[in-house]
Order: sequence, then structure tokens, then C-alpha cells
Amino acid sequence: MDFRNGIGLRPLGSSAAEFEQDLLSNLYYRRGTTVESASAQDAYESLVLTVRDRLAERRARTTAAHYAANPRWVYYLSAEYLLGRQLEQNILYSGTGEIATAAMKALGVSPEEMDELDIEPGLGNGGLGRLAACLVDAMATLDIPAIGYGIRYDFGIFKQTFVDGAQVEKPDDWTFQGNPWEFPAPDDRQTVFFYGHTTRDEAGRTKWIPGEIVLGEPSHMLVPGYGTETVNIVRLWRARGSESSFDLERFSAGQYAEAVQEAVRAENISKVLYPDDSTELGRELRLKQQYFLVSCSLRDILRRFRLWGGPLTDFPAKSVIQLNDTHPSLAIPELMRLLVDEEGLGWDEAWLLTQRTFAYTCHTLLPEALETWPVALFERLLPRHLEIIYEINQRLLDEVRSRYPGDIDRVRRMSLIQEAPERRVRMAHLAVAGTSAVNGVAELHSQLLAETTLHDFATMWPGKFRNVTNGVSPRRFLRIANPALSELITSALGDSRWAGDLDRLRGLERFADDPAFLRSWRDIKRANKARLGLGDPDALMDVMVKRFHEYKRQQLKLLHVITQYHRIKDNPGGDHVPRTVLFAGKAAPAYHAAKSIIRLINAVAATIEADPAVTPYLKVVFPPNYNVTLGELIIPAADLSEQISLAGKEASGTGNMKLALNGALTIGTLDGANIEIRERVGAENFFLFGLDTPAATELKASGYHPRSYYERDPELRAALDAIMSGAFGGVGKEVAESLLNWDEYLTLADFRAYAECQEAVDRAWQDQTAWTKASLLNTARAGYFSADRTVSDYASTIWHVEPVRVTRD
Ligand code: F58
Repeated sequence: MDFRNGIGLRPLGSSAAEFEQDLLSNLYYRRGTTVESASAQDAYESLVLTVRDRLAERRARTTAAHYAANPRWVYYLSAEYLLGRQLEQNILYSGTGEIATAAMKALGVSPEEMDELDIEPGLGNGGLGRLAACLVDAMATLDIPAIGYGIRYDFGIFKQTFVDGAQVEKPDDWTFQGNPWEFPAPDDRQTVFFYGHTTRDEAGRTKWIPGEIVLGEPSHMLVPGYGTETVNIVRLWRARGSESSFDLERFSAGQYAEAVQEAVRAENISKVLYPDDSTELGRELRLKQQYFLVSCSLRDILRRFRLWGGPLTDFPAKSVIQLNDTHPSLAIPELMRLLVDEEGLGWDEAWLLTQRTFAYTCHTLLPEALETWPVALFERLLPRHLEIIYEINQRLLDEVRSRYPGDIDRVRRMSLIQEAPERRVRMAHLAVAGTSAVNGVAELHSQLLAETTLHDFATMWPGKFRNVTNGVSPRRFLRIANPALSELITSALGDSRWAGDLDRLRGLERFADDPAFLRSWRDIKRANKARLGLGDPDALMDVMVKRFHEYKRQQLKLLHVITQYHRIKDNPGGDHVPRTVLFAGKAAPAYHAAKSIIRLINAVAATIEADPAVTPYLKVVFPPNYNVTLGELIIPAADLSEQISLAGKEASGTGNMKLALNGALTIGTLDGANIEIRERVGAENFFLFGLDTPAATELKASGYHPRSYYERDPELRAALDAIMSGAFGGVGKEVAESLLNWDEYLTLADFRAYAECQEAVDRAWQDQTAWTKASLLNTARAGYFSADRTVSDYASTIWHVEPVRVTRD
């Protein structure tokens, strides 16, 4: 049969009546219920299926177009995807907004009610996971043939609750009601090996005799492009025990737990997202997850390549595999194993093919965040991969020795194996060695990677290193999150093309001095604050939303809040600018210092709330469980965006982009993408403070004494003393002590500059017209931070792929 361009498909209707008919038939035939007895969940799932079918139709045409074009594919490998809610986005992308609303009305349900039932898949921790979701969205939007591969965790990122102000984690059973958006594809299941040993066959080829066999079952979610017919997919793997993993004999003998233990062991691999970036716990399971993702995905990619039938030597011409950080970097030795052991290629040829296939994105600068794994664990879990890594290492170090004769220290530094205090595999070195392009995620980050973290590699292979500055989805974070502003923008620009071509926002600049336009702009911000419902909508909404980490310095913000509290107490009738300070974000469950900061923020918030002399001017709010959905509510309401990490520590940041795009002014350091945001929106529309990277490095090198800042600065001293004396319910002394004695991230050194900069913010706020103009200019000039631009940079500089257009008929 010829399926090209969807031949054989009866097109689904695009009228309201047809949509309603389809919705009803889904209610009857797929949910097996009736209008009279349908629950809200029935209505929701029928609606999902009706929208999904319209995307599935495009998906069929996309597949046909891709099949005909036989293009070079992008395979994005990521252990995390923070996709956000699907319903509203898929309605927008499928162009069914009006007819879906009409059908909901006919059924007697509201869009808000339906959205509430649309559960966000929290399959990621933070920026890295959300970036993956923005990039797959942009790849589809740019018609790039692509698949995102990931893991279908049974439990996503934990739900954050507060008990007495302290973070308590609850499991996120996101598929409790099933997941109507996904298509299971059990036929494409893969077999994954673990443990065991290696041996040689008669021909001298190495064979891996595994000790555990697990199945990987894929399902996929549709990833439509905006303003195009393309629908790509993310394919997520779930671990299953093999058929023989259920022990019927034991079960019959009443040994129920023992009978299923093998299956349980297997299923544990995709049980839960690794939520923790600070402990050694569960490390074996984590490495198993990584290999599981890699092994399933590579076999699937090769299966797809074989459908085309070309010679293996063409594999890199048809496939580029982007590694989202080192989590999937085992793909490098795995592809070598498949090519050498299973396909019989020679090492050199296999290595060239491998390097040409892969590219690696690094997302950090913190040395402790660079993954390493104990050699002993590798030896047990992936014995063949360790042999391959040793071989890669030997050849790498031969090259180093021949390029830099006698430089033993360089050999030690560049080795894939760290020798002391314990032998460990350095995954970032593996990822650099096995790829043809390595990129950082903002200009400063890419520069620092090449100058510091990966300096030896950048010296040896300068051509490999690139920058691709991150970006965010303008659809999700402006069009959907901020409907009122979107409408205003559309009416100002004359059409809504900006959502697919964000540079068009530049056209807003001509309204920068239009008083009526600025008033509308301000009214919308105020309405967004009222919609959020946390604090007085006329107060300055000061927002810090991100994971909790000491380098991001939520504690700096908190010290300033305490200072402001003291100033108001000392001068109750003063001319204080009313502020709502909003914190949101999660701490890794085992990251005690970060959890202490959370607890202290909640304690300070409670103390302020109980003080009627202060509440007219200052309110601290901390809504729990920050996720994509909550971000979509908070970001459009922000006046001020806090991006105050110690310079040289935040790789890029993407919240900074979302907030600027929604017209928040940034107060920030010269870190990550803040630098590029400031360059683009204009220094006069950005509040800059603090040490830059060279100054921070120098201060550390010259011997940093946090206590000297405490002694010199009375307001800083008062804030820390208040904590130490138990003024906030006795909570948080360990936070103050750590700052006074250690202060790894130079918080106290930047305090005075930050406090002064906040005074400049207060002054600027007094002139609402000037503030609103700066807000508008932030939006107008943030077009560069579209994920569409990011993907087009990857496509032209790293992937070298061409779009494939999907036609309607
Ligand atoms: C983030 N990394 C960076 N890691 O911190 C941020 O600057 C950047 O904008 C973003 O990536 C996108 O490039 C990040 O989110 C993680 O969440 C890791 C997940 C695995 C455990 C260790 C943290």
C-alpha cells in the first residue's frame, strides 16, 4: 500500500459540528459511556482523543513525507523531559481552539476544568529537562525530522509539600489515571543486557554474556510543530521483566514475593526519576537507567536505519545523535560495541563512524556536577563497555603523548579514568572524545568550558568546541502562559506570526513611548498578578523561581528581604516601595543546605506576615511544588526577575529568558545568559550588580573571608544576627553559620552591591511609565531567546540537517 501523504486516510473534519461528533463518538466508543453518565474525566479523555486524532493524522502524513525524503535525522537523547501540560498546547497547535471550546460548551465542561485534569508529566528535574522539551517543540516547528528519546518514569519529580515550613517530598504518580496522550508501541520493544562477563568466540570476536536481561517497551507522545504540519515524537522507554521473569513454580508454591522479584528488579529501572544531584545514593540504579535509555534508543535508531537499507558506513550521513549532557554518553561505547562486536567492523572504522554520529551538550561548570562512575561498578554492570572505554582511553592518551611529549600531567588530567582517590570513569571526557561537536549553552559558559573545565581538550581539538545559547518556547511561555499580553502583541503587530518568528517582537519598540499602549501593557501585568492571587497586584512582584542551590544564591535574596524587613521596622512611616517577594523551587531531597534555606524562607515569611507594621510593604510568598504549570502562572505576573547566581556558576539559565520575554526586568549578575539578555534588551533596562567571573576567581584565590564583610556592614550583620539569635522561629542558624564560616559562593561579598542595586530598582519603580517602557523593551528585544533560534543554530552549525516539509494533501 502507498501511504504517502496519507493516502487511505479519511480526513477528520475541521468544523465545530464534526469535532463535536468525534468527541461524542470518543465518549461512546472509546470511553464506553454516555453524555448523561460521563464524568469530568470521561469528558477530558474524550477531548484528548479528539484532539490527539487530529495530530495523529498529521503524524501519519509526517511519517510518509519523512519516508519519501529519506533525510538526515536528529536523535535527541535525554534522560529528562519536562513537557508541561499537553492539552492547551495541542489544541493551539492543531488549530482547534474555537471548535474545541464550542464542543466543551456543548458537553457542559469548561476549558479550565479540562486543564485541571491534564496532568503535567514531570519527567525532569529543572532547566535541563525543560530545555529538552523546548528543543523538541522547536525541531517540529522548524520541520526537522527528529525523535526525542527518553525514559517513561513511573514516578516523575517528587511533589514538594511544606510541613512546618520544611520541604517534604511526596511521590508523583502522574499516570494514576493513565496517560491518554501516549501511544504504546510494544512491537518495538528492545532487549537490554546487564552484568555478566565477556569472552571470545572462535573468530576472536568479543562476546558479552549478560547476567540480566530486561525488556524496554516504548511508547510515544506526539510533538507537533507550531504553524506547520509536522508532528514529531518523543519515544519513552519503560522497563519490563522478560517473559521468564515470572516464576510460576515459586508462585504456585506460595512464594509470591520471590516469584516476581526478577520482574520487580527489572521494572525498578524506570520506576523513578533520579531527583538528586548531590548524593551517592541509588547510583547503580541510576547507571542502569542511563544504559537502559541508551541501549533501547540505539537499537531503535539502528532498526530505523536498516529500514532504509543503506550500508552502515552511511549511518552518520543519516543520523546525528545529540547527547543532552553526559547522562546518555554511554551511547558512545554502546555504538562501538554494536559496530565492532555485533556488526564486525574494525575498530578504526567504527570509531570514525561513532565520532561523526554524536554531538554533546554540556550544561554545567560545577566540577562536582561532572559525572563520574566507579570503575568497580562499571566492571560489574557493564563489563564490555569498560573494556571499550579502556581501549578508547588508550588511543586518546597515545594521541596526547604524541602531541605533548613528556607532559605526564596532561595525560593524567585528560584520561577517561580518574585514578585517585578511587578509580572512576569520567563521563565528560568520554563525551568529548567520542563526539564531533561539544557545546556549552551560553556564550560565557562555552568560553569558560574551553578555558577551564575542558581546557586540555579545547587546546587539542579547538574545532570541536561551539556555543549554542539556550532558548525557550515562545508558544508555551508567552502565547499560552500570557494570553492577554499575547493578544495585545498580536493587535499591535497586526498578526500572530510573532509566535513562530519571535524576532518580530521588535515591532513593539515603536509603542515604547505610546502612553495608551503602555497603560494597556501595565494593566495586563496587573491582571496577571491578580490572576496569580499571591499578594497585592499593585505591589512590585519580585520573583525568584528555580531549583534551590547554594550557587544560585536564594540566600542572598533572603538576606536582602531581612534587611528590608529591618528597614521597615526601624522606619515604619518611611517611603517604602511595596513588594511581594515570591520564591518557588525544589531542593534535591538529600541536599540539606538547600533544604535549610527553604525552611528559613518560610520562617521569615511567617514572621513578616505576623507583623502588621510590615505587611503593607513587604510580603514573602512561597507557593510549593514549582513545575512547568506553576511557572506558566507566575512568570507572566513578574515585574522583577532575580538572576543572582555567582558569576561563572550558572551555565545559562532559561527562566531568565522566560521572565524577560514576559516583560520582567532582570536584576542579575554577569552570569550565564544574563550577559546576552542584557546586551540585547539594553543595559539601561537591566539591573546589573556584583562580581564578574574574573573578580570572583581572584577573590577566592586571594583568600576569601566572609566574616570581614559581616563585620564591616551593619545591615548585613543585623540580618545574620537576627537569624543566629533565633528571630525567625529559631530556624536557619546553619544557613547563617555556613555563610559566615565558608560562603562558598561569595554571597556576603556581593551583598552590599545587591542591596544598592535593589534601591535602584525601587527608584525605577516609582516612575511607572519609565518602568513599563523598560518592561515592553525587554519583551520586544527578547526574540533571540526563542528555542526556534537555538534549534536553527544547532541545525546549521552542528547537525547539518535540512527541513522536510509536510504537505496537507
Ligand atoms: C541546567 N542544568 C543549568 N541540570 O543549571 C542551567 O544553567 C541551564 O540553563 C539548563 O541546564 C539548560 O541548559 C540542569 O538543569 C540538572 O537538572 C541535572 C539533572 C541530573 C542530575 C543533576 C542535575
